[in-house]
Amino acid sequence: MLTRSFVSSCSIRSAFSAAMSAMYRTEVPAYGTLMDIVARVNAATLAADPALKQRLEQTDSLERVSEERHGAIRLGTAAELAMMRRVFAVMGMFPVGYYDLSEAGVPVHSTAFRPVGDVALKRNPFRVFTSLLRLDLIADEELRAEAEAILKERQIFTAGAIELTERAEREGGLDDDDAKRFVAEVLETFRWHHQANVDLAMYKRLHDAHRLIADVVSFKGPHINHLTPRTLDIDEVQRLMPEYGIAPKAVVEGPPSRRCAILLRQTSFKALEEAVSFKDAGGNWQQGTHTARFGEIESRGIALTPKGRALYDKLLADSRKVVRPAADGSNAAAYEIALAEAFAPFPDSFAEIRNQGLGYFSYSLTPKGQSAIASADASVDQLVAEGLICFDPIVYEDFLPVSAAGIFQSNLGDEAAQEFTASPNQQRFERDLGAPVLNEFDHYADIEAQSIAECRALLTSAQA
Ligand code: OOG
Ligand code: NI
Repeated sequence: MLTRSFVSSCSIRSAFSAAMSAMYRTEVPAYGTLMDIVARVNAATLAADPALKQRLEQTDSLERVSEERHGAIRLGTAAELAMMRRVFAVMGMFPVGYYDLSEAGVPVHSTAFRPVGDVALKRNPFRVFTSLLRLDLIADEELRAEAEAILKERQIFTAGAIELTERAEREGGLDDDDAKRFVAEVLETFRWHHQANVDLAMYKRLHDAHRLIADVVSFKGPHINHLTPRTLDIDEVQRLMPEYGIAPKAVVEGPPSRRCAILLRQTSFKALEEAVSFKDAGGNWQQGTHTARFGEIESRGIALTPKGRALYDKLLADSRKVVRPAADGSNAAAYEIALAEAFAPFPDSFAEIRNQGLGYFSYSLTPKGQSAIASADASVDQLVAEGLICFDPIVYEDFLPVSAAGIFQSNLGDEAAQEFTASPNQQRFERDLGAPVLNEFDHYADIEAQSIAECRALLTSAQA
């Protein structure tokens, strides 16, 4: 009987994402400004496109269109990552994908904790891009040992968060009161700390090794470093940011603007320099600053199959052979042109994307199909050709390593660009996480296969 009173993991996730949004807007006022621009641009886009508005209404997503879709944190130790996995599981968020960012000069590897499955994603798609610092990539052994010792001392979770996570695991869920407490306790882990965990001299040493190391090691917890609402017109928000007094990063990451959106486009405003106090050995506070927190926007398109993804990766690499986006924005226009030209071979109609097996689709019966009977061995293509089933793109719910690196870099400053030898280590990451990460392609393929199976069941059961 107890289980009846459990709150669903989807509603805990929704409450958590709403609480994070409220906290972050208070902590980073520029983020509130970005949210206002997004709301304005989304409203204007919907007013100009009644068909889009109707589609969103039909899928129940109109009300939440401007809400946060993701955030990001950076963790310091394997133990933190493993506990974070358990905390996110209570909210129905599971590790999907492995991203190695060492290749892009950022000493972390990452996964995205996110809801899995169509129903949970529709309820609330909030994800957290979660990175683990790789001290093994730091050359200075003495500094590495010191950083490890500092990280070992900190506890990023409150006693309440740990206790409630254990309870949820033991009892299979949380009741309403516990769920509320859980959200409040877990929020503490993501809070900003004005006071550093280290003295100014140590901060500088960490910062000189890599700004990201300073960001992870110098603080009591893994402050949320950005949140990301969805925008219906990313180019327009990018264009408007300076008018509202916030500085956008140089270029929008990901594919160019197209009729049929693919994968993920994202951009951000540059991280702000914030005052931080550092306690010296004599117990006196010294003033300094730290630059880490920013705001981002995203716009998602169709999930690509491995074949489509390989084509995307190739075309992106081709464009970067022509122009590499400079951090100061000086070649942004040239980059946009090179990107658009490089992507010309990628078909820009969903029918062609489907024909070439580049994207994942969800199938459903057409009105004609609803009153029709089909043979069990008719192929999907036949059913489409006969007008019995139709297809809609499945939205990409994951991230892109080159884009993520671009987001990291634009917020770490130019001077932070460093070379590391590419050293993906998914096994090590999964050992630290305490579980394997899910494969993103399997997930989309499953949704597609399930939709086909449902269509077939309906089309053949009509025979009975
Ligand atoms: C994460 C950057 C990656 C994205 O949207 O690709 C990311 C970070 O800066 O910690 O959030
Ligand atoms: Ni992001």
